[in-house]
Amino acid sequence: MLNDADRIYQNLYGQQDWQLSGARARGDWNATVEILARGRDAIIEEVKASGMRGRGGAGFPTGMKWSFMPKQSDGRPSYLVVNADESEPGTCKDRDIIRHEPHKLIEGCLIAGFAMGAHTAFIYIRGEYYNEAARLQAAIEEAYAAGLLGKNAAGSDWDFDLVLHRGAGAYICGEESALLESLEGKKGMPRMKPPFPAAMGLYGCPTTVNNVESIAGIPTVLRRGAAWFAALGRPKNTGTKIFCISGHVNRPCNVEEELGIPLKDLIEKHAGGVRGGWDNLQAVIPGGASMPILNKEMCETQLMDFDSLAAVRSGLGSGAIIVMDKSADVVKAIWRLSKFFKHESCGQCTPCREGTGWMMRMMDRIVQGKASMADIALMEQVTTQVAGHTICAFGDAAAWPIQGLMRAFRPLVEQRATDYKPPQPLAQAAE
Ligand code: L3W
Ligand code: SF4
Repeated sequence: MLNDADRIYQNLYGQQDWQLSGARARGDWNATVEILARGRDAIIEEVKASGMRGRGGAGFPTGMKWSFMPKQSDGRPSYLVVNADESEPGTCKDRDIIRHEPHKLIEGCLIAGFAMGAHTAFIYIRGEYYNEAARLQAAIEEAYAAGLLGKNAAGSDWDFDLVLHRGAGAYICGEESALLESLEGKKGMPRMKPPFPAAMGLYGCPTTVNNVESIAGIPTVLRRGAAWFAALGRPKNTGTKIFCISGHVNRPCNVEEELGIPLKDLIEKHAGGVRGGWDNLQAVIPGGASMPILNKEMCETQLMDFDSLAAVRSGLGSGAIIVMDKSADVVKAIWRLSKFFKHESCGQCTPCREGTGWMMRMMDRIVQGKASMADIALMEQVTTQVAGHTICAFGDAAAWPIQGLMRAFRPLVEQRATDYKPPQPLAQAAE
């Protein structure tokens, strides 16, 4: 298990003061000006050397992403945008960083913004995080009042403004280009990529979009050094990560652990074990709603990092672990996700707009026991027509849970689809 001293988040559970005084006592804003004095290139090289991969879902190398930003301005301003639109079902880590460690995020914005030549950063926070937005705004105002933001931020000679923007409740605005559209005041619909945001992002200017957890971890990485971070976790999957463990466990929690920790350890040692014991485990969704479900056998030895989960055709995603014991109806759970994805599709590309409806309706028939084997085959074919054929990763995210269900629970789906006996109404059962 991770040593307390190696935790980036010393106040994840909010037992200490979240305000500037408490944050400073934990080491935040300590010698920020010295970090900035290392210069843009040195900061980016250090982040690259740490091996940090984005904590929002895709796991793209953070330092490499920053290096895509132009070194010299062509007259356009550069922007940093922080994705705090945390909407992936099961995910609630950015929420707790904002609640209890907001200054880590604010200091991270200054350092990251400086490293990519941005004088302005926007934090786009999901609309439902009303209280969190109020807290973050209060922390931003504290930072301005202390001279840590604004002109000559933190005494660095770098002017830096930080603007908090509230979303309006659309899951797709967590996709980076839809987020940028929304921030510009338009409908949150993803853009074609390329061009990637580093070439043409917010208002057509060079932009980097990073997740809250990626940016909030940066000051600690730079203070403690790339080698410290790289020594945690596994090769190419370095550092720590906040896992969100929910569902049929005795003690649902958020916990920061090393990447590569066994899934079983996370559940047993941190979440109090599966309800009814490990043998009562049926399935786990390991990385948020879009990541393919694992059956118990797959969970026995599974390591929790990007590459280990990709190797079993699932993914770490946002690090949200949803545990289901034997009382759960896994087929119905995936049907419910198909309904979610149908609802949240922005509708601009045909395979996703039509395919999510098809997938949901076919899952509906399976759940009701009104499907044939041919229907199951057709549904699987539809998932392949959606995944990889859409403007943004949402199409994949909608297809993967169904594909994962078929890989991990095919006999159950086939039995359920054709031979389901719905619970009888009470009156009939009594006859
Ligand atoms: C420049 C290139 N930049 C890639 C950048 C790109 C983006 C990042 C990752 O999907 C995943 C998805 C969900 N030049 C570049 C480049 N970039 N190639 O790198 O890009 P990409 O396309 O791999 O992924 P994405 O579209 O950002 C996100 C999964 O995350 N997910 C997410 C949900 C989590 C939340 C949440 O609540 N926190 O929304 C869940 O599992 O399925 O696979 O910045 O520009 N050649
Ligand atoms: Fe919109 Fe879906 Fe197409 Fe993404 S894949 S752009 S969410 S319709």
